[in-house]
Amino acid sequence: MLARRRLRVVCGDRVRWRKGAGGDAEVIERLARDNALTRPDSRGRTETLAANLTAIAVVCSPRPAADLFIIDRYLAAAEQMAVRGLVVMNKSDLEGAADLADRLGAYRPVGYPVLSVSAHDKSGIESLAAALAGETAILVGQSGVGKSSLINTLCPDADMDTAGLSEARDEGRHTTTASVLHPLPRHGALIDSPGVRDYAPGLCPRDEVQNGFREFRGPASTCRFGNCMHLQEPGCEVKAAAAAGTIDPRRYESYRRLVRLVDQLGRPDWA
Ligand SMILES: Nc1nc2c(ncn2[C@@H]2O[C@H](COP(=O)(O)OP(=O)(O)OP(=O)(O)O)[C@@H](O)[C@H]2O)c(=O)[nH]1
Ligand SMILES: [Mg+2]
Ligand SMILES: [Zn+2]
Repeated sequence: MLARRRLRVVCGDRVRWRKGAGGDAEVIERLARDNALTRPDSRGRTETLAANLTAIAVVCSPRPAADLFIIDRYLAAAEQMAVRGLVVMNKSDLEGAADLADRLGAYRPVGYPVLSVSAHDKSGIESLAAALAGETAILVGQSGVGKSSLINTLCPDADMDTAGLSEARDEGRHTTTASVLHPLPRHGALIDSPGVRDYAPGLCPRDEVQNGFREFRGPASTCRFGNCMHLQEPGCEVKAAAAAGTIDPRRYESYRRLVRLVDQLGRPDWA
């Protein structure tokens, strides 16, 4: 229960509370947040999904088909928030899993752990539990990839609803509608979040988009211009690295696409 209606709290928030009239906990105050993960809601307003995170686990699967741009956007959010990012491929029991695992391997040299798991046959679940132990991690990703199924597997007391994909479109059914936090058996917590269809975390100012791509940092330090956006500028070492393949050209393309998105949609969320 909230003492004041205007008090906005989300999963992971630390609060001050007292015992209310009926013996319920009544939240009096929300304490300062270390960080918060936001994304635009269906009406284009900024929605805060969770706060005080230490990790963002981006979940994908062979079915529904993985969208690596969504993964890049969530990993960029992890960089901006200075929390760990990891990539989890669920449904390793399905056809097409080996191909997807191959493509996701490109995240390893960038510095992100990539784990193949199956909530159904439980393969890889031990490694995932070890990777998440002690973290306050949110599971994000497209609807239907199996975030709630993984949480039910990892957190013995969780009992989240899950649902099959819609047959017509091979997409999730948006079963989870609000973020929910579950304690992890070995210390820490996991937050389930509602899946996304094609949009992802809130945008940042144009010149900060590059901070979300950690492999740009080295080459960017030797670009001719200190304020290089790595788009058309001469003497751009990031662009050169993408052309040479030392930066994954697909990731570079994600960066350009994200800058275009900020240019098109850039609302003054951060103003
Ligand atoms: N084959 C296979 N199917 C799985 C696996 N994990 C989950 N599923 C199925 O995928 C479907 C969607 O799972 P959910 O856990 O509801 O997916 P979600 O990511 O929570 O979806 P939203 O709440 O809509 O965002 C369900 O039918 C699950 O049984 C897996 O490892 N293998
Ligand atoms: Mg769910
Ligand atoms: Zn540059």
